[in-house]
Amino acid sequence: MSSLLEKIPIIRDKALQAIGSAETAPDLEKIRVEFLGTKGRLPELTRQVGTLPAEMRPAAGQAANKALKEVKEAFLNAQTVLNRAKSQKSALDVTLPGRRPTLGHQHLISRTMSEICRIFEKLGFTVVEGPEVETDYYNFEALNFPADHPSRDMQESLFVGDKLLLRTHTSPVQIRTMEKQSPPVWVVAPGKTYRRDDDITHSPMFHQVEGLVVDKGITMTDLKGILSAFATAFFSPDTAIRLRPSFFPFTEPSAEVDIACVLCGGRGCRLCKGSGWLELLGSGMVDPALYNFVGYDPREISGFAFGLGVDRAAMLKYGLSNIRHLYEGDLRFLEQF
Ligand code: FA5
Repeated sequence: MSSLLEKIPIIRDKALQAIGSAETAPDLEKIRVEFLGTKGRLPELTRQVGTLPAEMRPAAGQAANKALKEVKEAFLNAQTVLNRAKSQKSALDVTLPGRRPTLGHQHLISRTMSEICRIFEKLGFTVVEGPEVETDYYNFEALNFPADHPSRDMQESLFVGDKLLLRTHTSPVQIRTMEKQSPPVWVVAPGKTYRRDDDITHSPMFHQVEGLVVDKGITMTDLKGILSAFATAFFSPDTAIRLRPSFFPFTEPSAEVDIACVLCGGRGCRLCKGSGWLELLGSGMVDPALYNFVGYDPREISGFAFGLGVDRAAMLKYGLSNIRHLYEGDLRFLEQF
C-alpha cells in the first residue's frame, strides 16, 4: 500500500513535468500515450489499486483518481496553448504573398454624369435634383402634354399607381425648380429616368441631365452657344454641333442636337450611317405656356431647356456598340474605364 501511495505522486509529477516541457504537438501526444493512454502509467496505477487489500483501496483509489485528473487537465491546457501558438504562427507568416485589396472605381455612367455636371457648373449652372417617382402633373401636365398624348399611356410609361409613375425624363425638374425659385434660373438636373424601351441603344432605365436657363433676353443663340461649349469640352475641342427642327410639347421651337460623328469627324461612316452626324439630345426654347404653371411673366423673361441622354453621351464618347454593356456588371468591360 505504502509503495503505491508513494508511487502515485512521483508518476504524477513526472507527467506534469513532461507536459510542461513539451514544445510540439507530437511531443505532447507521446507524453499522453505514456501517462494517460489505455496502457499508460497512470491508468496502470489505478488498476493496481484493485489488487490492494480492501481497507487500503479507498485512500489509494482517491489518490490515483486525483493524480489522473490533474494530469488530464494539464494535458488539455498544454494542448490548447500549443494549438493557439500554431494558428498565430501561421497568421503571422510573413513569407506568404500579400493580399492586395481590390480597389473599385466610379461606374462609367456615374463618372460621365459627374463630368457633364462639372462642365455645366463651369458655365455658371447649379446642380439640382428631383424625385424618380413622379406625379402625372409634373411629368406631363405642367409640361404641356395634351391629355391624350401617347406617353401618358400605360404602354409607353411605367406607372406605379394612379397618376404616379417612374419619371420618363428629367424635365419635371424644370417645373419643380421654377416653382421654387424666381429668375434668373441656370440649373442642370442629373438623374435616372424610366421608359418601356429595350434595344441596343435604349434601356428601360437610363440617365439624363436636364438643363434649364430662364433669364432676361435669352435666345436660341444662347442655347446653341452653351451646347456647343459643352460638346467641345466633353468630346473634343473641334466637335461641331447642328440643330435639327423637332417637337416637344414643352419647348417652342424645339430642336434635336446632333454632334459631328466621333468616329469619322463628319465625313460619313458606319457609326453615323453615312450622315456624318450623331443624335445627342433634345432641346428648345421654353414654351411660354409653362410659365403659367409656375407664375413667371413671359413678357419679362425667356428661356431654353435641353435633355441630354447620359448613356448615349457615354456610348458616343467611348465608342460603345451596345447600351447593355453599361448594365451587365461585367468587370472585364467596366475595368477598362
Ligand atoms: C426628352 O426626354 C426630353 N425631355 C428632352 C428635352 C428636355 C427636350 C428639355 C427639350 C427640352 P427624348 O425622348 O428625345 O427627349 O430623350 C432625350 C435623350 O434621352 C435622347 O436623345 C437619348 O439620348 C436619351 N434616351 C431616350 N430614351 C432612352 C432610352 N430608353 N435609353 C437610353 N437613352 C435614352
